[in-house]
Amino acid sequence: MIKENVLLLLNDQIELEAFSSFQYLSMCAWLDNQGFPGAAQFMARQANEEMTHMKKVFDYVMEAGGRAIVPAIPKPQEEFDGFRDVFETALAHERKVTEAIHHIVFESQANKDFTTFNFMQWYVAEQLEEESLFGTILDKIKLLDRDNSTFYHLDRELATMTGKEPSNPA
Ligand code: OFO
Repeated sequence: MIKENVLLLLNDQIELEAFSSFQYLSMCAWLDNQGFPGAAQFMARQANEEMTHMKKVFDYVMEAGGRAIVPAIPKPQEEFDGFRDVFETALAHERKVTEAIHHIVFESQANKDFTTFNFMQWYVAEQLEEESLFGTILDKIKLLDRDNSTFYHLDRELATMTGKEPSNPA
């Protein structure tokens, strides 16, 4: 059975993962509108991934005997100062999510809720992967000129870029 304070944090995490999805969808819309369809596709995939993260916590709470709460989602940021700002905002957001996840891990251990502690290990690994992905993209952006036209090639690369290892061909 999930401890009450851990349950509150897990429900907060449901909201944060859903908000992440909305934030990336908002970035998708901005990028598409600014003429970066590849980066928009990338953000749309991130948005879908975040929804699966939300659902995974939701399902876990129900399976572990808790009450999962469907949250109201705050409005995500809609305007950005440029291509680079989008990815800096995304990386800063992922760092915030990592902190929230580490807090749940800490509290679940402190409360001897080892089932939740074990469940959260997947998120710890996932956050490392996502911070690394956005960090890699930002490194590439920093190498580029500030002139938006030089983002054309990166935009094309982002159309197929993911944080996952390619699966082995059958
Ligand atoms: Fe859900 O992994 Fe990012 O936020």
